[in-house]
Amino acid sequence: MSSRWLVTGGAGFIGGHLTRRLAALGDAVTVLDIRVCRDAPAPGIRHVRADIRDLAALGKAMVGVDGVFHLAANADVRDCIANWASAHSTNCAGTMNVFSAAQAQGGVPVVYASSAAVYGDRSGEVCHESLPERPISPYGADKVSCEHHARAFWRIHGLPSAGLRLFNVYGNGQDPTSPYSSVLAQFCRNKRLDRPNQIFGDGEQTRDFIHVLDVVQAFVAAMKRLRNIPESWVSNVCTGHSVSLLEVSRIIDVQFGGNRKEPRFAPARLGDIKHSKGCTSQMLQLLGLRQPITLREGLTRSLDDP
Ligand code: UD2
Repeated sequence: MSSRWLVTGGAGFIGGHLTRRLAALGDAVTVLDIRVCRDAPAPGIRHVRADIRDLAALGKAMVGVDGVFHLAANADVRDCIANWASAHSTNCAGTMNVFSAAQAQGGVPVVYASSAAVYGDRSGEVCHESLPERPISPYGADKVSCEHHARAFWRIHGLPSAGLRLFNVYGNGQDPTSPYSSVLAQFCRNKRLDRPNQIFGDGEQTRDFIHVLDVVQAFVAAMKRLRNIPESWVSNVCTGHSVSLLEVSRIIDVQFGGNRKEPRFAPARLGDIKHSKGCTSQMLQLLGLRQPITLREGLTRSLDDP
């Protein structure tokens, strides 16, 4: 029997991939987003244009659903610094609204996007879920807070939830011109347009790049698990490998050929993490996922996208 889901942030990059996957599985999806959806209308997908800070709209969109995928957020770290209070109200209070509305619906399970940002700067350390959180940005601090509230909702109301600590997500369909878009989307675009990459800082910073198809699989698997075993937990969604930006730039040059352009350097961004690498053991165990797509394979898929 098909299921009914609410996807907050379903008009975005990751939420859009997830929505299309759920609809392809034959399920009915309501997307709640403040943005207009760029996708053409598709069977099984309904759009509600609303803000997650609007509890009444959330409650209405959630009627009759079997579960909620919560991805709506202000994920632009710099914008969260510039507009601290407003970002906090979206990222933290908005998430509390999602939990409250899910609770009011009889405690439907919530799988929500957390972030590697909860770990902060962990040079030389592989980030395992057991490490204490040490966020260095308001965005990371809000994600830590969401995780704590999720646990409290579970303890007090028995609301099942899973927080997925997403590392650096990339893949087809990421708008390279958006302030949210990843360094990989920008570097791939530069390659296509034969333009030099801009590197903020020395380029030695490292990231654990995870393909969006693996992320979608993690969301679906987390929901399946929550419906079988209601509890509250968090898990990394990462590859367990990290690469520096200089290395990424080289990989793109070698893999796709063409003119090699020397990168341009600019000062490091505010709130930027130097090194980030996740441990995959909990993800493999809890979500039963296969080994993630490698960066080289994932890049081929990304660059093919117009
Ligand atoms: C990622 C997430 C962000 C948040 C954060 C948590 C993305 C797009 N953003 O931010 O939502 O979860 O992790 O820590 O996944 N850079 C360049 N040149 C460019 C673009 C970026 O040098 O043209 C640098 C940037 O300064 C950073 C690194 O590349 O050091 C990665 O940047 P990003 O924007 O892809 O992702 P990040 O890690 O800042």
